[in-house]
Amino acid sequence: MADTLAIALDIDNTVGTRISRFEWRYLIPVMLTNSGEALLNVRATLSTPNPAMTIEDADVSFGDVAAQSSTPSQDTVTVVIDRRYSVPESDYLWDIQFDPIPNTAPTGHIAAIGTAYAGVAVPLDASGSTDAENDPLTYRWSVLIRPADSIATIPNPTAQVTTFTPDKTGAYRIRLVVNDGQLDGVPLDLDFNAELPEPEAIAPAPVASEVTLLGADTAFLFEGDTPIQTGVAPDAIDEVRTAIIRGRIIDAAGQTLSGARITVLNHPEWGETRSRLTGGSTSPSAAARASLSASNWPATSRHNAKCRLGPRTSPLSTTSRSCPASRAEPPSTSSRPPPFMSFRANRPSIRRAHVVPRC
Ligand SMILES: [Ca+2]
Ligand SMILES: [Ca+2]
Repeated sequence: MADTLAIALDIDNTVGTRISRFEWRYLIPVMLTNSGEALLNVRATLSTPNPAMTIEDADVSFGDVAAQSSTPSQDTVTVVIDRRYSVPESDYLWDIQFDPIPNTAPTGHIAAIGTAYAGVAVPLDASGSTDAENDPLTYRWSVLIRPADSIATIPNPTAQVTTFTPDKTGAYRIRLVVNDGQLDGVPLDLDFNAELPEPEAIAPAPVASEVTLLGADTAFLFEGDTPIQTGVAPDAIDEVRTAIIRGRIIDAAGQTLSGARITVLNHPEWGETRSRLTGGSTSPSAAARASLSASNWPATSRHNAKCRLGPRTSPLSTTSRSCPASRAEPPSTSSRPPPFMSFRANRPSIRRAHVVPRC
């Protein structure tokens, strides 16, 4: 710091008084040049090795000093000089002191995220974090809350920008603590609920010029770390007899229902799936008869829920349930809603409804 500070005598504003035949008393203001950062409560004390100068008032103050500035002293030093001898300015030695600038803790910031999906990376961006002193910041990310069966971790927990991929659906809490080298900021929490992903979000990219079976192409729906269809028994789904049912779960008011449990009737080996935020569901099966279990729906909508099953995404190739071409649904377009088949469970006692998609 000392190399950024210099004090010069303000000769023009110095007042001198002759006090004896050879001695003069001088009240000398000085100018402080600061080529560094801002400083608080700067003061200086004068000393000298020259016996021709007697220091009567060695102290001078500057108050707070701005960065890159020249600041006049608020008072003077008082010296008595025997003018028979030379006293060059280099014989004025200054001890400069100032108070340390108090440090304030940094303020962490986490950029907002959109809807989180299991198996899809969530961006963790702390680049909006700030520090009043512009101290360089370090970052600590940690997972505070996760589903009981989750083992997902943050691959780079000290990066300013990183990602976290929830491995299970459910509630998560990610904590960020920023540090400026001295102090931690107030911890920030990012709470989100990882939903079942839309199949499009986790589907493997097709390989050009490679011909594959539908079953192999859609196995990601029930395999891997974040299957959309869970509990599928090994070898329960024959890849050459695979069909995909897509649908949307809505209540009587037309609002989508998420979390509705969907199974295939009398086929526990095909596991289950849940409707997503959009109410959509996707389930591969080897037959086209499905059932809806309403046990997870809100009581108010349980008996009035409406199931809409969309068109199959492929023919039931080798099954006996292949539909005649003349009855096939036309492809959906963006301007026309998909030709969903609708049914309504009106009987209050109905808990399970059998649905046979219309071809
Ligand atoms: Ca003084
Ligand atoms: Ca700071």
